[in-house]
Amino acid sequence: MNEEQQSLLLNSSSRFSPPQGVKLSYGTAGFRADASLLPSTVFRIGILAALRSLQTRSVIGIMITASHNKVSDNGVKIADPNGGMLSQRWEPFADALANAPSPQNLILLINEFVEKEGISLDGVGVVEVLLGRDTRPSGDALHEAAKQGVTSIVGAVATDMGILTTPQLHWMVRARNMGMRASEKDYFEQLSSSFRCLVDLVPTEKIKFDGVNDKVVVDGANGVGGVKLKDLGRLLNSLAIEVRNSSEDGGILNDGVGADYVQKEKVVPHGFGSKDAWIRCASLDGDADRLVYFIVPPESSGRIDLVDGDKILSLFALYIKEQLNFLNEKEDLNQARLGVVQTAYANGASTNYLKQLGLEVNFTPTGVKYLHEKAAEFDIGIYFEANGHGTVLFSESFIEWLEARTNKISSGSKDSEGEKAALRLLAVSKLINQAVGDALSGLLLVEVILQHMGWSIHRWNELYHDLPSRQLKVKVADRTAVVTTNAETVVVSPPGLQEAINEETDKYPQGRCFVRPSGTEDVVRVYAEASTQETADTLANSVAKLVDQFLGSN
Ligand code: 16G
Ligand code: MG
Repeated sequence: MNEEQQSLLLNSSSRFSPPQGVKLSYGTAGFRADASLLPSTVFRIGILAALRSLQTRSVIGIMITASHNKVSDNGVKIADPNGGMLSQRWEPFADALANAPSPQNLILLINEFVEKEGISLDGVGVVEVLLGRDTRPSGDALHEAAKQGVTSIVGAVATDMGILTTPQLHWMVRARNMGMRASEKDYFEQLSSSFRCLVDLVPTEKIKFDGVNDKVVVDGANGVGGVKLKDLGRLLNSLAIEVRNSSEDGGILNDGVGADYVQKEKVVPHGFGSKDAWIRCASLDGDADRLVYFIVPPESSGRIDLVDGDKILSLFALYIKEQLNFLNEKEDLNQARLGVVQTAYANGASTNYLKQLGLEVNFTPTGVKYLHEKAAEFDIGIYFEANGHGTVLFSESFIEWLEARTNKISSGSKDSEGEKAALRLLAVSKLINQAVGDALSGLLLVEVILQHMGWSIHRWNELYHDLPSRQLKVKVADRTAVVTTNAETVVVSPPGLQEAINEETDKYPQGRCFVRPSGTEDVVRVYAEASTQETADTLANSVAKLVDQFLGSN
């Protein structure tokens, strides 16, 4: 690097010292920690984003959020040129940068890395990094740190996109790199117009309004999603959305609210109660990339019936499969490959249901990046984690095919079911976020599919019955001692642990159990499923004991 570049970096990085005695890791989905520990990390991620932008000659995104973590935490993650997660090849560099002890050390690392990656730091041309942040109070200061990082690479500029949901930022990065309009207004317009298009294609005999089913009530986790959903809702006249726990209500972010709380605790979030019995309710997480639905049974004393990511996936799969059947029925025009992707956390009943539909079910390790990558192998790939992260991906060639098919229609009639199916699938590809799972677009797709089917949330929830399950965490001396394979379903190390788990699991009808090291917390997680809640609990507890025996506690 030349002298100008070097002194720029030395100067700016001397203003952001890394915290002492803390080791930070990019983890499953970016850095997360108490916000006070993060300025230097976010600054350095600014540098990394600028380098990635130089290498790819594309727009890159930085999102400042800690999703469902408590309000005093924050975090940072990168959106790659296609709007997806940062290339996994760059993650070790992110770790090394974040933990470099001094500005000199940082420069050494950058020099080494740009040489290895063939990135030229000659300052020729301008590259751009888009910055987004959620509603956390620490967001402004961290935004400033990111900006300083980006602009300490000659030729890189940072554009403030303001307060956004994570999926909005990813959507914008993708749109910009595809030469499309990419403002927040464009995002809302694309979602609302494709939603309206799908509503117009709902079979007329299915349209019914019965008072209870017209409205969806959404828990916004006291985060950014609630406010954005209100903005989006104003553009939709065929759907009534009531938002509670929006960040304007004064409640605390993710405190007794939000998709993570609802899914893990299976209890009503703040602001919901017996008055909501039988109503269709949904919950977003703090940065609105997760969505779950729930039902409050009457006299439930706080418990809910959870309609989780697996059920959202099943609903999407059913609808899309129906459209593909319409397409193929008469004309045999297209043999699109439809695939679904789940993780080991998917309830066994959902997997059975999907297989009974005749679908190809694939498994990957936990974490959006793995599911997304697998789903991208299909013409239509639907992926969801049980916790509500997921989306539907369409291949470029299938979208082109649909466009050609629907162009033919616009010049002629659009009466046949095959033609309507092509229009619907094209609208779905525009509605559902192609960059990353997005609670807002997911919610609109669920809503229009329920209208299409003429279903209440109860009818949807009855697609199959979840097997009882239990999740536990075990504190161990070193969680990295647990090494797994087969999409985290089999432990290969420490030796003997898997055999012991198998022996235990075999004792329970419909028993299934796996353990894996968490990617976000210093624990080993245990998941167990069995035919009754009692046996699922017993299985989870016995396996937690095995983990403790094999790995020992601190
Ligand atoms: C992160 C992942 C999520 C995964 C969770 C697992 C993204 C955007 N988020 O939140 O997909 O389910 O980690 O956490 O990839 P765990 O490793 O602690 O169980
Ligand atoms: Mg999130």
